[in-house]
Amino acid sequence: MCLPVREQVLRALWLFAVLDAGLLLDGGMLYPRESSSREVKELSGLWVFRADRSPNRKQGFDEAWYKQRLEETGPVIDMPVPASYNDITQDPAIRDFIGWVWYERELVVPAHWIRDETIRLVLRVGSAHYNSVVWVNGVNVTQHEGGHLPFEAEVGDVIRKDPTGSCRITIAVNNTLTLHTLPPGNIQYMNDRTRYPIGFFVQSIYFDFFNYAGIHRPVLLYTTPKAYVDDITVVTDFSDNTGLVSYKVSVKGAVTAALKVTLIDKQGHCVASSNGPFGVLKVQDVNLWWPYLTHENPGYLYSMEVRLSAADEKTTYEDVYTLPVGIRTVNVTSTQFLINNKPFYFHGVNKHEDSDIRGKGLDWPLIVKDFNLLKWLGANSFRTSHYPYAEEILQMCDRHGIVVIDESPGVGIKDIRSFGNVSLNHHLFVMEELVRRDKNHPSVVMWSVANEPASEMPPADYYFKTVIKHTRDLDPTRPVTFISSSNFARDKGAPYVDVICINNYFSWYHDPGHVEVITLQLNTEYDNWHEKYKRPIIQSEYGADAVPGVHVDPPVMFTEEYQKVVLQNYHKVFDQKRSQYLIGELIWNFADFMTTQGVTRVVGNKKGIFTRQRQPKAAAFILKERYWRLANETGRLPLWTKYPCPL
Ligand code: BDP
Repeated sequence: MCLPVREQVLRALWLFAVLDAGLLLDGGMLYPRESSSREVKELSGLWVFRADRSPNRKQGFDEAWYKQRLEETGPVIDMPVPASYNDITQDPAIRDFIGWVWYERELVVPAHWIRDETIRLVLRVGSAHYNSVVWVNGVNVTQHEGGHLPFEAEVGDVIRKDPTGSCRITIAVNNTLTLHTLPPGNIQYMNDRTRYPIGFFVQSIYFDFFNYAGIHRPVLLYTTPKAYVDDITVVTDFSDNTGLVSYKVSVKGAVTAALKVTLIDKQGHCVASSNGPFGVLKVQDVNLWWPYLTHENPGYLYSMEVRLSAADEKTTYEDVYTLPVGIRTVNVTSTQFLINNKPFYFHGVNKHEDSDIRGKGLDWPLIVKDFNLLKWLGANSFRTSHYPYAEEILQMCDRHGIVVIDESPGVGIKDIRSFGNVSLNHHLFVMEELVRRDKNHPSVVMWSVANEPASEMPPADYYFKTVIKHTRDLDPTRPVTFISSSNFARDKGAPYVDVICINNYFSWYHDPGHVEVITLQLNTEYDNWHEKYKRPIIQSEYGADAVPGVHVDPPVMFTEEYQKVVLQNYHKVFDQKRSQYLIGELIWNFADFMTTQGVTRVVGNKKGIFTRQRQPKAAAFILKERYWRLANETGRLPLWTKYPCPL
C-alpha cells in the first residue's frame, strides 16, 4: 500500500531534519568492505613485540625504535594480533605491564597498489588500548587516544616512497590511564622507601575488569579510489507496509560526483533506487528488522549499494560501497520501549570482551560461541558493558536480531578531577567517535554514555547534562541513557535520560546473605525512581558471584545455589513490574571475567551465569527457562522456536 502523499512529505522532512543532525559529525568511519573498487588486506597473525621496560618507559621514543626493525633495537618476542598481550607469556611483568609496548609487522604491498596512483591506501586499526602511535617505514602516520574505537590513516604517499613496496608498520601502545582518559585511572607512585623499591608505582582503576591492553582488533590495509564514498548515514521509518530509508552520502576526493543508490533485498532484487547524495528510498511490502524471538524472520537486512562515479582531467573513478540496512523504528514512552511500534522487553545479558589467553582480543570462535549461547538462553539483547564492542560483534547482532545498548567507555568516573573540562571534552569526542562508527546498525537501539559515575558529585549535573545532550544532538533517533547505581534522590544524571537504567546488588553488596530482603528493597527502589522521573526502567545489572562447582544448601554466598536464589527473588519483582514500567532485565554477567587482583575477587569476577570457558552454571538454566517463557508470552514467537527450544 502506498503512503498518502502528504504523509510521505512530512516523514521525509522529519528524516531529513534528523540527517542534518548527523552533520555535526565530521568525516566517516565506514567499516572496510571489499567491493569491485575496494580491496582489503588483513594483517592479523604474528607481529613482533617489545615492552619498553625502562624506568620512565620512554627508551623506545628516545632511541626512535620506529626507525629500524624492532629486533635491531633489542630482544623481541612473538605476539599475536588481535589479542591482549597480558596473558600470552609466562612473565608476570608482561601481564601487569604499564606503559609503552611496541608492535611491528612487515608486509609486501601488492604491486598494483603501488603503481596505480589513483588508489588510496588506508591503514586501519580496529582498536588498540589505550594510546597509540603509528609509523609506516619510520614515518609517523597517526596517533589515537582511546581503547575501544577504530582509527585510520592514509598511507599511500609513505608506502610509495619505497619502490620495492616493502612496508614496516610499527605501533606503540600505552595502557596508562589517567584522570582524563575514558575510563579514568590514576598512577600512584609509592615513595615510602621502607616499603617500596625505587620507581614503584601502581595503576589505580575504578572499574571492575582487568585493564587488558595491546592491539585488540584487526589491523587492515585497504584501498579506495582517490574519489570515494567517505560516509553514509541512514535513518529508517515505515508506515503500513511501506519502508522509508533516508540516506545521506558524503564524498571525498572529488568536487562533483554522480551517485547512484540502490536498495537490494535478500533475494538480490532491487527494491528501490535513487540518485544523488541524499534522498528517501521507498520500499513497498517492506520486511522490517525485528529482534530475535519476536518474528519468524528476525534481523532482516537489505543491502544498500552506493555507486560513485567521478572524473578529473586525467582519470575516471568508480567507487562501490555496500552497507547492510535494517528498517526499523525505536520510540520510548513513559512506560514502554517500542521497536516498530510494538512494546519490546529486554531479556538479556551484560557482557565483556573477555576470555582466556586472548583477553580482550577479537576471536571468531568465541564470538560465534557466544551468539550460540545467547540464542540457547533465549536472550534477545545485551549491553556492551562497559565500552564499545568490536564492529564485527555488532554486525552479528544486526544479522541475528540481537538488540544492543551501546555503551561508551565512561566507566569508573569517580574522582572529582575527572569531571573537569578536559575530561568532558574528551567524553564528548568519544561519543562522536562512537556514534560515527555505530549509527547505521539497526541492532543498536540506545546509547549509554556512562556506567555508575559518582553522579551525586556537584559537577556531575553539568557534565552529564552536556554529554547526554550532545549525544542526542548527534543522533536524535535513539534514546540516551546512563547507568545509575546511586540513590535516586541524589542522582544528577537521571533527569536527562530517556530510560532509567539501574544497577543494584541486593543481598550481595548490601545485606549480604539476606535474599529475603530483595523483593521489598527492589519494589521500593523501582517505585521511587518511577514516581520521580516517570520514565521506563531497565534493571541493567543484578546478580551474585558463584564459584562454579561449589554447592551448599540452604544456599550461602558464592555457591551456585545462592546465585540461583538471588535471581529467583529478583524475578518475582520483575514479573510484578513488567506490566507497569519495567522494560527489561539484563543479568550481570553473561560469563565470568578477569579483574584486577583484590580481596573480593577469586581469580576474577564470578557473577557469570556461564564460566569464563562458557560452560553453564545452575543459574543459566533458570534464566533459559525464564527467557523462553517471556518470549512465548509476547505471543509473537515463531512456531519453530516455541519452547522447549530446538537449538
Ligand atoms: C557493578 C559494576 C560492574 C561490576 C559489578 C560487580 O557496574 O562493572 O563488575 O558491579 O561488582 O556495580 O560485580
